[in-house]
Formats: sequence, structure tokens, C-alpha cells
Amino acid sequence: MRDQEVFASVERELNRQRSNIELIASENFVSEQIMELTGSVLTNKYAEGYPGRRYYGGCQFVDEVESLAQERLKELYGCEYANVQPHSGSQANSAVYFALLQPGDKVLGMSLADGGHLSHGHPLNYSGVTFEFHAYGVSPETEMIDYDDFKEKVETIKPKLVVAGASAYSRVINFELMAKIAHDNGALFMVDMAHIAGLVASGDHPSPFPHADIVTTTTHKTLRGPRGGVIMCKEKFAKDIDRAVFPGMQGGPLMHVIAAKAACFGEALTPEFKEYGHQIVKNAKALEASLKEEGFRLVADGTDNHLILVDVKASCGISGKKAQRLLDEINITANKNAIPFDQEKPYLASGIRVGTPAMTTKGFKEEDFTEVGKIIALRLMNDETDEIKEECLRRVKALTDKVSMYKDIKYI
Ligand code: DSN
Repeated sequence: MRDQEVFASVERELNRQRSNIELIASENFVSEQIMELTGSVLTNKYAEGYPGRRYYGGCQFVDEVESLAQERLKELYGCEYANVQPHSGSQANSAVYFALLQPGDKVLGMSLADGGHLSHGHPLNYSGVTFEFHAYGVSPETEMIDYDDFKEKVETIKPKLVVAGASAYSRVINFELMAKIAHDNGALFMVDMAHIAGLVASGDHPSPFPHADIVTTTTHKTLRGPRGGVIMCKEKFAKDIDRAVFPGMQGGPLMHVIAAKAACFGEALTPEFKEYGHQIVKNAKALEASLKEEGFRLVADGTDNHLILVDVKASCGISGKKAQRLLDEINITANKNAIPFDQEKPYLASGIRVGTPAMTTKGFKEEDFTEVGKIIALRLMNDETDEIKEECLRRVKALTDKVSMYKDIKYI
């Protein structure tokens, strides 16, 4: 019997995804083939090990799927080796640390407060608990990565590993320079390109290859695949990485997700994907211009990629938490986010993070994002009145009515 209770909630979520303007920079809308593969019979199969070297019988077809995913990923980024088994980005990162480091080893990663990620050494995260992480960050003047300070830290701390990559950073990251500084000082250089993986694939952000020794990414952000992670590396690290993922960190790989990853990499190899990547950046520039025109202060004065950090505290005197709620109420979904040197606690935060990937997938163009910026301003720059709320809801609906997604899907 079909579980009506669960499907009813899923149907409500489907409707939310249809009717909202989705601005969470790390989210996207996958293709129907990717959803179909994620829900396929491969969910039934155990396949501990790697293609051709499994601990279970009956793996001949999942071997085909995993090998296809590996080959496509290598082609997409021009890397030497790929492990497509990590269940998530955090698990990909933990496997890299497990492969390259001993507990207590020194690592240098970007501070979460400046746009980094929990798994890059936050004291409450396994990374910060297990290894001696130090942090680099952004300059107070430009709010962009302070490469002089980074260099000084690499030279004085002498980390075994340097981690680049961010989850709330709107400018280009100079992987080439960071790799040179790391390598000149005897450190390995790893890039977690989760946020920008799709932009690297489309040529809209400089590639971490061939500068990095190891690259990790999630597959569900700009890359627009199923939820999951992957690790790419030079051939000389392949054995250690494989061993660290299985049996080090994980047991059976999620073969249904790996099939969806293979399809995602296939999609990312098409000319249409390149157009989508270019459009993400064009849309972000349009949103940047619109928000600036409306008087918002943007962290680092704007964006080069898919996301913008808006200082709502400085721009309209409210917390990120309140801005998130006000936008939620007009069907615009974003997340509160700390900004560099934030005076607020992270739960309140002074900023919101907005991104263009999901609505670019739905078909929004520059003029739509110009209007999104105006609606955000109308809602956040004014008193909380029913009239303004109604006007914003009407203008959001006018935008979302122009595009459609998952129109033949029905859960109840
Ligand atoms: N939680 C993700 C994000 O929203 O950026 C990073 O893993």
C-alpha cells in the first residue's frame, strides 16, 4: 500500500519547489532522469569494493555504472583518477584527510566565518577535532581572500595540507597561486570545489586542475546532480584514496546515486550545460546590479560566480534571520549567513546568501533576476506591511508562472 502520509508531504514539497523562487546557492533542480536513477532498482544492490574487485556477487551491471561514472568524471575535468563513492562532500573530505594525514597533523583551511566550510577545520567538526587546523581568511578592506596573509601562514605554520574552497565566497579563487605557495612550502594542496564545480565544468571559473593534488566536490550544487560527493586526484594518490573511502570511511556505496552521478556527468559534458553555466554567472551579475541599484551593501562588493552575500544589517538594519523569514513569507527562499567580521552570532547573522543556479535551471534570465533584486528590496527595505507583502507575492508569482519544472510529476 502506498504511504499516503509521506507522499502527501512530498507533494507539498513539490508544490513549494514549483511556486518559490529558490535562491539557496547550494541547491538546484535535477533532471527527471537523475531523479529516476536515484529511485532505481540499484538501491537494492550491495557492492562493497570497486569495479572488478567486489565483496559481493552479481555486481557486473553496477560495475558498468560505476566505471562509466568514473570515466565521464575524468573526461569532464581532465583528471587522472576519480572515486565516485563518497556519500557526501563531508565524507569525501574526511576520506582525503584520512588518506593523507595522521591525527594531529597541521592543516590550513579557510575559516568558516570568512566563507569556508565546517569540514575545513571547524573546532566542532571531526576535521577540527582530529587534526591541528589553522585558518586563513579574507582581508577586512576587500573582503576577498588575503593571499599575502595566506602565504605568511603557510610559511610559518608549515602545514602538511592546505585546503582551498568555500561555501560562502563570491569571488574567483586563485588556485594556481595557492597551489604554488603550498607546494613551495612542502604542503599538499587540496581543493574542495563543491560550490563552483558546475562553473569549473562550464569554464566559468578557473579550474583547480592541474594545480591541485586532490579535488573534492559535492555533485548536487552547481553541478546539478544527485546528492553526493566525489574525489579526484593524481594517479599516485589513487590507492590511498580508494582505501580511505572503502573500507576507511564507508561500507557499501550507494549504487543508485552513483548511476545518477554518471548521468549528471553525462549532462555536464554537453554544450547545453556550458550555456547553463554561463547563464548562472550572467544572472548573478544582473542580481548584483539590481541589489546595488536598490542600495544594498554586498560583501566583497559583488560577485564573480553564482552567489552573493548581502549585508542586510548594514543595508536595512535587520538580521539575516529576520531577512530570511521576511523572504520566506513572500515565497523567496534564501538562507541567513554570517558575513566576514560579523558582530552577530551565527544563528542571527548579518547577511543572507543568495544564488542563481536553481532558478537558472528553471529558465530565469537577466531581466528576471533584475526583478528579483527589486522584490527583495521592496520587502526588506520597507516596514512589514500586508500591502507590501501582497505586492511582493504577486510579483513573485508573475515570475514563477513564466517557468515550469517537473510538470508531469504527481505523488498523490
Ligand atoms: N551546506 C552547504 C551549503 O549550503 O553551502 C555546504 O555544504
